[in-house]
Amino acid sequence: MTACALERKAVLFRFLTAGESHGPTLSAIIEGLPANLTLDFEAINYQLKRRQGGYGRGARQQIETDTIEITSGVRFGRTMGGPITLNVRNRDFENWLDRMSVKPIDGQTPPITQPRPGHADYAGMLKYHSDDLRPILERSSARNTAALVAVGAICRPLLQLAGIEILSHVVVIGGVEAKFAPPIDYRIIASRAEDSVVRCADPEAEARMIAAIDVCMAEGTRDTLGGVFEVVALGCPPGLGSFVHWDRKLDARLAAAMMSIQAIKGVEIGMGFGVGYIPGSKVHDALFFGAEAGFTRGTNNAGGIEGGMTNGEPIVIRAAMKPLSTLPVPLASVDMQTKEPVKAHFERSDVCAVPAAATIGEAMAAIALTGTVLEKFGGDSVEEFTRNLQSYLADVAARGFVPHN
Ligand code: EPS
Repeated sequence: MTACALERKAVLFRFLTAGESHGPTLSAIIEGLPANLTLDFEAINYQLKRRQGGYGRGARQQIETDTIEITSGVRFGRTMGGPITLNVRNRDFENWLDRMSVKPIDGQTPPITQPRPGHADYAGMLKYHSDDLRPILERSSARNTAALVAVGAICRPLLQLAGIEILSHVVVIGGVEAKFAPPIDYRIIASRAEDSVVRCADPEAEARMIAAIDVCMAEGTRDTLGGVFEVVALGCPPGLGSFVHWDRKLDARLAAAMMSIQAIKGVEIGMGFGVGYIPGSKVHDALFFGAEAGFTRGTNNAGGIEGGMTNGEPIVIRAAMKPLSTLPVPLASVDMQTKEPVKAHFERSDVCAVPAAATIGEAMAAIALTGTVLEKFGGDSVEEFTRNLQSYLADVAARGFVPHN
């Protein structure tokens, strides 16, 4: 078999996104979803709406009402097995024709030459040989996560067939940390978070997070805030992912998926960096067996993944988001043309986007899990996928696995 054929065999599920923040649309082409998967357009648009929300978002969200348009791969609401093309229109595009027209125009706006420290601007201008940071800013913008959320939302029904549910909540904003008393019930936490403007399930922390964002919105103390969110995947059967190669380890894929989100600087799975501070006897989750309960654990410090594979416990991922680098009171920068000291570029931005990032984290987890689930169960149709899944579930059940989350 040629290397090329091998590579083709390995890629069962893949997608590309395209689009600029103020261009005509954000788009994606998804390949590898089985035929006959029913898509719920309202549910997809609901995910897009969740991403647009959260306290601390800027004026842009009042302009946009993100909704999906599908132009290939779907017939009568069901996938056909071919590539799915989706678009999310940027309503703001019509206000940016002078700066983002696809066709050449007369009287172009002057270039922006003051890179924002922390954003893609400086390295991007050097890398892409651009004297204007507009082209860099546009594609690197977190606006592009709308396409990722749409892809994740299209994947969710397949994960639901496998019994997998993905939730999220915010645990830190601007140094204010949510506290949870055990036992932890992720569904309760996520449902409380859904009703919170900062996606935080702890009401006391929620109030302080809102207050911290208010400070950063106020004249005289304007700034941006980062934080930490948690994404949880419930119902994963054991054995998704593999230990046999670095690129088949599910924790590696989930970490990469989270790190690919704009502004994410750290990812932890389960106890994460905490494992460096206590002995192994307190880190690892002892295994028990009961006739009815099957295999059980008293703890989930592994965050649902051992040896790069799901172990049947909830997958628990935390991601740290840096404060947005488009600062309302800009930092010192250097004009890329004149090399003179200047203030960094600022046109408009969010104060805090951690609640939105949590929903994007859900989408990225859905995407990573979809790839892994399709590798495990395959199938060109939902019918074939489901048969393969049921056969595997019957096998692990016969060997003592009982799902309990
Ligand atoms: C972003 C800058 C802001 C954010 C944007 C990400 O855009 P604008 O300059 O149009 O106000 O609002 O995020 C979104 C538009 C979005 O939908 O998430 C950036 O520079 O990364």
